Amino acid sequence: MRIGITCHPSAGGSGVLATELGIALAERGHTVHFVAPENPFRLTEYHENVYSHAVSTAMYPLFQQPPGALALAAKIAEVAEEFGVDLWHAHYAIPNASSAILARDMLPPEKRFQIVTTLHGTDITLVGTDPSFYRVTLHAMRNSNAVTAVSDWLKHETEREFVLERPIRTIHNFLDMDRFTPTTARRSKLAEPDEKIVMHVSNFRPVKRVTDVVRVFKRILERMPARLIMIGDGPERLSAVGVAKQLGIADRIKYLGNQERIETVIPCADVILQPSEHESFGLVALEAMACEVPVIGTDSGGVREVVEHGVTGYLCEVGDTEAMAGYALALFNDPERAREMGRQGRVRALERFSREIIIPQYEALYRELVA
Ligand code: GMT
Repeated sequence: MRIGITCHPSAGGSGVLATELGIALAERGHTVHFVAPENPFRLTEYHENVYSHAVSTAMYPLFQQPPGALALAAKIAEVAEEFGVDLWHAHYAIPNASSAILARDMLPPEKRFQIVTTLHGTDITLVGTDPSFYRVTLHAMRNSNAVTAVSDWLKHETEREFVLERPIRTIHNFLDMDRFTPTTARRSKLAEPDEKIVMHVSNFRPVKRVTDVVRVFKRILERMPARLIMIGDGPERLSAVGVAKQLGIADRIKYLGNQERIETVIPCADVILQPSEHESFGLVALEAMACEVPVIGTDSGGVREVVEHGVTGYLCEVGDTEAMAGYALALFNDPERAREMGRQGRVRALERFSREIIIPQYEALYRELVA
């Protein structure tokens, strides 16, 4: 099949997932065309059957901002027509699904493609339900041929907020389990042997509650030597820096910024700490589980479908930094329990969220639509 994919190219779960999906589909013999404002950040090397087309947005003095969604639509239409694309997969409703719909409608009927839109979370919970974007999000879903969500929780949230004619299908996120493995080769570069490594990975948006990460870490530090490794970047990073200074623990924290090869860093952690307000899925939690690292997260959103409380990690009330620190300390004091939790995490990831399990679900959906 000839498949087009549009995603946000910057560091973020939806772009990562879209890129991994495209690579996996290409390995299974499909031809995949990425169209995005720039090369997706995890698409770093050559893959047979994968093509990447960057969108260029012309500026004109009348425009206050570059009309990115229109330029994206124009590029999708151009690529679809040139390469005879059968199906376009838009990741994140706005603007990606809207641009794909416009592109399809601009093409002559015999060149039109099917559209699958995958909802990733904030496109519904923060953007789509905002009154200024509600109608356009609804239009994007109604005018796609199929809509998928990355968790049952997100499916139900979306169906509660929007009246849709067709049900949304859940297709969970997945990982390349051969890439995310337990390997601690770089541990000594991050911490001293007697220090526990607490790690957080995100785009540092308010929903991630990064200052909670620092507060949990402070409680841990009161009991044992440890390091906090913060990966990613975003608007709340300075708040984390500020709170760490106030608490007098700034020198115990390393900020690594965005890491392209996250699979080399995550396995070095003793625990991954993701205290988000909500997560539609929590791809980082899955990455940690695949690397046999226990997860401490929040009992909200789709993370409950990923992390099994008490088995592959612990889920606490949002904001309960005391409970999170308590669970981390309990794991640090019982290494055998921590190891077993890590092992269970990888087993769960393999059984439910591997490429081999999830990709056929997308392929079946594509085949249904293209037939
Ligand atoms: O977390 C973000 O704000 C980024 C966002 C994205 O689109 O890149 O992440 C969402 O999609 C990921 C991939 O499906 C999910 O694993 C994240 O849970 C989800 N984030 C939220 O729901 C907050």
